[in-house]
Amino acid sequence: KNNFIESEPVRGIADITYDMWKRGWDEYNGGNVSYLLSDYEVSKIKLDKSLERNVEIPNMPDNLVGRYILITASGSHFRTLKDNLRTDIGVVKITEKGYTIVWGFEENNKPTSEFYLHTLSHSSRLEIDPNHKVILHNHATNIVKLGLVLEATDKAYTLPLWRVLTEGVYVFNDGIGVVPWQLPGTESIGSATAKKLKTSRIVVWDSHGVMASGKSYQDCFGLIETVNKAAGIYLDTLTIRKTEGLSDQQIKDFAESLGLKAREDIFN
Ligand code: 2HA
Ligand code: ZN
Repeated sequence: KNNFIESEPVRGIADITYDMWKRGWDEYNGGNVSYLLSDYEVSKIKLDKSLERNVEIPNMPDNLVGRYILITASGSHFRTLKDNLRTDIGVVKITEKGYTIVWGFEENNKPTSEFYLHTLSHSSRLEIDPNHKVILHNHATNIVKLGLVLEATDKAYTLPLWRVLTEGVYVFNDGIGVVPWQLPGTESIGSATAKKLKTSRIVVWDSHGVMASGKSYQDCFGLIETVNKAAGIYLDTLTIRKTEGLSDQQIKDFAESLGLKAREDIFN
């Protein structure tokens, strides 16, 4: 397609935000999504200097300067985002001093309150994975519930979920990173998340929600879907189960049979 608004990244963000809302993972204004555009994808945007807006914020990562990011607007509602693309999403170009809005965010909107989460996380994943593209945050219900049951550590979250769903270790063999509760929307929670994303592609904010990183929207959705499903099985059987599920050895053997390694520090 020749028009940016009809291009894949925009169709994709419209679809994924609605799918997440339907799952109940993005109540009201909950959640935010961003996508690192390629040069080809940027070439579809009709750039108009007279509509650009510059915003100064400190500490933009060096490896993002000059890159363009498609990102959801602060206060956007995922139930209706797909019908309000020009106001509820936009494209920013990262600069040394902050960012320039180059498309969208009409009616004076601006990027999500979790802007640091997105910029710092993209920066961190790009260092590890050249195919990295998407950061997605939502309030997946079963994952939020875990905050009332588990200690806020990578090990406490990962091992029980590997035990209750065989394919768990296939989908998240690098484990779940857990960030203990912090104020949302801050540079601090963004950098704590970016650090965890160096070892795990999925990071939980205790009692708040979850972040996934990946090469596509579907990659991130699938990761969250799997962790959320395992969390549901774990929680629904808390009072009735007679076993913990798979043993350490069964988890390791299955990972190995797939040519993967179950993250070693998760085991006791
Ligand atoms: O976008 O989910 O963490 C609203 C939020 C903040
Ligand atoms: Zn949130």
